[in-house]
Amino acid sequence: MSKLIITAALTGAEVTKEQQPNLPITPEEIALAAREAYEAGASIVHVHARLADGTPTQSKEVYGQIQRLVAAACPAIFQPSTGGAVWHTAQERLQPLELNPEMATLSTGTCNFGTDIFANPQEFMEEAARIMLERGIKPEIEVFEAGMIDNALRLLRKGLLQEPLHFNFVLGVPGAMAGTVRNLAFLVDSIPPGSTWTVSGIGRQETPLAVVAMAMGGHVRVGFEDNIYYRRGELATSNGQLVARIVRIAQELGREIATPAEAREILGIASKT
Ligand code: KMH
Ligand code: ZN
Repeated sequence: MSKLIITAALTGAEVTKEQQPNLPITPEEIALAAREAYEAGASIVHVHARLADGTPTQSKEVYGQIQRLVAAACPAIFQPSTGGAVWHTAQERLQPLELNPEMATLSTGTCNFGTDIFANPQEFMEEAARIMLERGIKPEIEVFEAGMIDNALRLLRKGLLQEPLHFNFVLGVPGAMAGTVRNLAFLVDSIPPGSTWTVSGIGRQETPLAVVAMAMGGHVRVGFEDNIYYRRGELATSNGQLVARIVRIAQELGREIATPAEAREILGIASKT
């Protein structure tokens, strides 16, 4: 099995400071959280930008500031979101791609998202994929529903994605695919041979699905975007704490932890540094 890539999803667009007082909001806080997550074993940081009052923003300027501070704080791969918050416009969501990050997310379909709708019409997917292709940005294909794999394969056939594909199965969002082992196994079975994949179990599904993914040879995402608790009724103290738990379990399972350089190799990313 390959070494384990751990992604830390540091902030997200939905969690608030009221829910999780240790949520990193400012660029400085996000960079510090990135460093803690890297030191704990993360090789990728998935980032959503916020304004000072906590409002999610897709501002190129704010992402640029975070990108610079994260690069100064640690060598983790910087992966901004093109998902943003459900109410961001398509053009807002595409802004972080102007920074030429090594990776970025690409959601390949529309789904319910709690009481909202996370809209990813064909036109948006194609535009996002085209920009990433032109700029040499490795897409992480975010899959909330099974049909999103079929949409990604359609983009591949159109020449807008290149193999090997890399998927993140986000399981347990209310309104989308549930966080079950059966769903994970089905999704893993549905992607092209040679693809890489990671899992983001939402809420209490985070650790069980991570363990299953590690045993299956997949990769793992944890962090406050997906889960704010360390265990039932106990808030996590940091993103790094959630990463550290995965590292301990991985050691017991015999999965070595990938460095950012090793993660680039596994994912087929040519280093931009
Ligand atoms: N905040 C969600 C609506 C991504 O980062 O690309 C979308 C999301 C996916 O978080
Ligand atoms: Zn995200």
